[in-house]
Amino acid sequence: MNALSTLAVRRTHVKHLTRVLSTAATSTPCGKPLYPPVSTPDKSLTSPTSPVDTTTPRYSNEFTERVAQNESRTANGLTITVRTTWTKPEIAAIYNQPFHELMHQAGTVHRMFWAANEVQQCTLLSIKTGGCTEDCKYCSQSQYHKTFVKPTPQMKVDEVLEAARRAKEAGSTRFCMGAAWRELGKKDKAFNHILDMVTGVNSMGLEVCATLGMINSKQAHQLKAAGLTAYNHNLDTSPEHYPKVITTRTYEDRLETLSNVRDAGISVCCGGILGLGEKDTDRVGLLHVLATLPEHPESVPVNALVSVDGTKLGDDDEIGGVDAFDMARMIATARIVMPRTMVRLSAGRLNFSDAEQYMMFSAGANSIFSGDKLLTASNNEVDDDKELFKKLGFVGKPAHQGPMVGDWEVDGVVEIKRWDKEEVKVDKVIDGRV
Ligand code: SAM
Ligand code: DTB
Ligand code: SF4
Repeated sequence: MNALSTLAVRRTHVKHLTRVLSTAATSTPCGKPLYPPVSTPDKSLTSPTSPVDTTTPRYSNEFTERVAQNESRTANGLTITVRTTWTKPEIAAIYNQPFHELMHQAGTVHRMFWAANEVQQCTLLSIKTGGCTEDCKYCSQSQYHKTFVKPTPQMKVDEVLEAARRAKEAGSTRFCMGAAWRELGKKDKAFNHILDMVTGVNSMGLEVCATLGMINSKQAHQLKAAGLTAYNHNLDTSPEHYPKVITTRTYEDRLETLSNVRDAGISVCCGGILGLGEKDTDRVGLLHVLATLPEHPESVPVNALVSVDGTKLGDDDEIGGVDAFDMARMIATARIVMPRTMVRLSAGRLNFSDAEQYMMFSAGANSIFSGDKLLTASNNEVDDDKELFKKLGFVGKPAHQGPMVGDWEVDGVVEIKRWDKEEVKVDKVIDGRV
């Protein structure tokens, strides 16, 4: 059944749904507690100091430990299956729903898999800035653009480790090092220093991420051995729109690096940018590529274009801005089709009010970049983010903690029941209300 026919099914179950919502049980028909308990308000809504939930079993963030496919969970009458078989029309049907319905579904899925009061803070550091040989139309660091960025040589290992220490002190649990390179290539000396940085940051107990352009299989294995948690390599947009944004490397090049990363056992961090002049179909197209990779990325950053003077896109008056609803719609759809993924509200946050950011967290974003600088662009002040977390009752997410393990998985049993007690076979579970 595809998502469109699922929607039709949903409509025929409105009466049934009312019953589900009003009598929502806190236990399964066999007496086991449902997780999360659907009728208990999340503590984070009432307490700004709500502690991190340490009682619920979690997957580690090692992607090898959480790649099981076809896991289904149900809450509030909504069943979602983790799968990589999504079709584009299915994703489009989710994306194009009325906004309030999409948000409700995404918020429900979010709470099935994640502690809704936890938002990870991740700090970025540009360890080698500017002078990049790629022509990405949005980027301040491309040598094709005359921007405020002054190319600078690679940072020293000690400087980087000091920055990681400060990031940890400020509450970040993930540290991401970026280099303005097309590919790592034969930069052996620079790479050896980067391996030392990775080992040093890892030894601080932080998740370590790097984004160094294209890498081959050997380099990926070396990074893994040094202690790298994740590699960020964005597809940015749909395969169709991509050539309008970048011409110096192909979509396939990017997919190959992602495959090298995954095969080395490193978590994949891969997302995109809204505001590149793309259409809604391109946003759906990007999500379709991500959700049908051999495994869902562990992490999907959703960036809003930071428009930089001197870049092709920054100087293009035809390109429309991205609003908070665009961001929330993208985040919500990502949350639904990749429930176990960290969805990161990434660049461009400065342009959104606290209330708009809250809408994005409600859509299922559970990470932000923390620190007053991204790679080259400004970001929100740490103190402002602290205030925001306090206002919303959020706490920082600890390092190396994956999604919550549902109680059915603790027992190794996937149990799906219809609320009218009629059993549903796993292969008949649909992604919507049954
Ligand atoms: N050079 C490497 C690469 O491209 O993979 C790593 C660094 S690059 C700056 C990392 C990502 O940042 C890009 O893939 C892009 O998605 C994002 N990015 C760069 N400039 C941006 C901008 N002005 N606005 C939003 N996102 C941006
Ligand atoms: C990602 O998706 N966003 C980050 C991170 N991955 C490396 C980078 C954002 C860069 C924003 C523009 C700048 O600072 O130059
Ligand atoms: Fe270079 Fe990365 Fe910027 Fe593209 S996004 S120009 S590859 S630094």
